[in-house]
Amino acid sequence: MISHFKEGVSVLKKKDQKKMSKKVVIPAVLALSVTFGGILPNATTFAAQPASASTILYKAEGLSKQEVVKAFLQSQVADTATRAAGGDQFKIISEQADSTTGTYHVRTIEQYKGIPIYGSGQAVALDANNDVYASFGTVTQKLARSIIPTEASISQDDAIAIAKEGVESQIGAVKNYDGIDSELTIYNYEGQYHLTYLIKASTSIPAPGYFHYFVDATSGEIIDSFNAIHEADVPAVTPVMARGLDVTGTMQNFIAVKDAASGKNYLHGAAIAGGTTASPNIVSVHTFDARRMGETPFLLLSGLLGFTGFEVETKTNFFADPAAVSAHTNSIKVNKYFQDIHKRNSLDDKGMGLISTVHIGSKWNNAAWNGKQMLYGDGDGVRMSSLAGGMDVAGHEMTHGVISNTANLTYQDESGAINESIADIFGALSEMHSHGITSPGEWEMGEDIYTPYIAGDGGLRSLSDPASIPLSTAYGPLGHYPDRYQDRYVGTLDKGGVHINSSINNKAAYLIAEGGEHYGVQVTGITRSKTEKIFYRALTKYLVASSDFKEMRQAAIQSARDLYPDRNGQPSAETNTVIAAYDAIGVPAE
Ligand SMILES: [Ca+2]
Ligand SMILES: [Ca+2]
Ligand SMILES: [Zn+2]
Repeated sequence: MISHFKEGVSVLKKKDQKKMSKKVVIPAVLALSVTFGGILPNATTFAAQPASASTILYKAEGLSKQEVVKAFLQSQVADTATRAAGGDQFKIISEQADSTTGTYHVRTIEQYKGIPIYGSGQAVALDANNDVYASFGTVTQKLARSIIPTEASISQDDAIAIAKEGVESQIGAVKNYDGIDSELTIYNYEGQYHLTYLIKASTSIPAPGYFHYFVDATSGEIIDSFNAIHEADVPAVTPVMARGLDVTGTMQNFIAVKDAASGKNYLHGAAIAGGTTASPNIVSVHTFDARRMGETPFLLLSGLLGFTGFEVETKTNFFADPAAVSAHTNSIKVNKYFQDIHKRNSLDDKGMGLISTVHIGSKWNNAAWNGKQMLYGDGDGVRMSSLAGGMDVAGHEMTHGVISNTANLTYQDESGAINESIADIFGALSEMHSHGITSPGEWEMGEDIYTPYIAGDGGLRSLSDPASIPLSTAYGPLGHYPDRYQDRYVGTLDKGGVHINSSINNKAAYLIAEGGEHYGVQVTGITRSKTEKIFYRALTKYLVASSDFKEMRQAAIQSARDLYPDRNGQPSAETNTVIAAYDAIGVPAE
């Protein structure tokens, strides 16, 4: 993966993609609509008053929960023409009552003439009186004044064919897609609205991918595309500690940059956890072997077995494939963590099956969530051993599945860094739980699979001390991962630094749990148990697709206030710790 999808390769330039879609005939009249979009309206952040349990943003005045949410959101639209268009800009996509706090949580997306707008979304929280006390996410202004085409002139099948052509131009022929989802979506690309089919294509063979293609529904042009696969690792130029003998025979240690990716029983069971004793939640768990396969056997078997790879099988009840056994048992443990601690029934909270495939690719130094399942490489044996062996790696990838079913944080720039960070936080915490709640905290990512010949040198990333991990100066002058907001990476590599800036928020989570002094700010730890409840609540109730670091701070503070309420107008110790932790990492309140 690392070598298959270096930046600039994974995202094809628009001009290259025009060639691919040239075969689609564009009628002259419709061609106009390619340039038809309105000017990007200003989106204003309204979210996020500094959280306070006593703040009321909007009074219910007898309206129903759904009505008050729409009325509140509509009140945030300054443009009178848009407001006059009525409340149909916002569509409720989920509602959730929270019995622990007596609150009610509604998620919305924005739409135009019934078509959803990509990347939009709000989270609105109601108190026991149905008054709005918190909200997250931006509201698009002047939507009604924008010119947005809403009539598709190419078919969904044509759009899928165009996207497949794009995918296969990048990774080669794909015999079997793990899944292809298609949805008519309005996409704001560089200030212009386009009516597009958003095609999401999941692949394992010949390369793991979770491709997103925005195909213009009026012209067939590919407006934008990216590979949103959620990898465990940073991109190709990850430095590693290296050493060697110099000409005098003296051992020298130095930092090098490494390109990683030179890289009849079946394993199908159930994870049983959560629910009630009488009626436990049962989640199907199935692990496959990709066997780094040759084309011919795969073609023969994939017709029988589907996309996931080969069954892992044994004639006795002993499974002789350690990678498969690890992937299988780790997914059971991570599911147990979410069931026991967060009362969450699998990744989608609806009991979805957990599928893993091991032995993906050749010496692949990575693991991934491709929108449907977990994928694990074998590692090259030097930089990494089999990635299936890291329970925190499994927890990280599976948390991406939880995120895509909740806040659905866009995998780019700050929202992508928050996405990565939350995957690291629950990856680390689920692993700690598997060792027992009283075990000492271990806040490294991937330490069990990293540099198998070097003991005790930590992992790929560190939540406790991000700056202890070296990072190529391609990502800035620091030479290590950043641990405060002012040191964040602002370039374009790594989708805007999603695996880099995640470390900043990781440090906040560590400080909240364990405490410590960071850049002169003293933080009092409140335990891992309270920390995971705060972050889970922030993820599932407050964060939205576009949330940045500032909203992460506000969502964590709001969650702390919900769970550990103010007394006599004063924040609880827990809330003060969250505030101090975000002060320490330099994320401003406003
Ligand atoms: Ca770990
Ligand atoms: Ca090691
Ligand atoms: Zn990830």
